[in-house]
Amino acid sequence: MIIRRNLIRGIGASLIGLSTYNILKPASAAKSYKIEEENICNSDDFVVNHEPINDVTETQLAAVDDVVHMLNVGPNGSRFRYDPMLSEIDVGGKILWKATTKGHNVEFMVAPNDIKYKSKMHKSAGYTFTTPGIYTYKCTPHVSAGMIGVVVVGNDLSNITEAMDNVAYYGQAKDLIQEILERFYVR
Ligand SMILES: [Cu+2]
Repeated sequence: MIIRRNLIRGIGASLIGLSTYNILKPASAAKSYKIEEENICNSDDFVVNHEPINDVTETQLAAVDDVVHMLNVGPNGSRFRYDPMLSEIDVGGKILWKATTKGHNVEFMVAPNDIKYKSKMHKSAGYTFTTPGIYTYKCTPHVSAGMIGVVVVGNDLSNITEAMDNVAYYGQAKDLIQEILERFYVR
């Protein structure tokens, strides 16, 4: 059973009229946020593999613009999280997803120009963002548990309507993506 999180402001009921919201531009690029979570995801039905991975060097970590850890247990005790869940980078910036533990990958859901990307399971992965816009991504096996992340590239929010809702979102993923985008970019 999944315990659904309470949205601070419930946007899930209706996305109609989103285009009339005032969109907040990101304050600056090359920074990242952590989303504070109050509730803990009860996902005992998922297999947790605690085997540690060390497949990137300190030099590789230092060469990227943001490092996102792929975690079995997130900062607030939730199962299966990226940390941080939101990254803001410049066009041309690179993110490295670090396979801190086995069992995870990165797969884009919404991206500008419908760009596709899917990394290998159990491996760290890097991606250079050359097209501005909002990207949402998931861990392929853990999307329903809310293992999702958002990247905003080049302060470009032009595809926020698509990024707020997508057929690939379900379970905790949908709530978390909408909460992240709404909290930081919509008012
Ligand atoms: Cu995962």
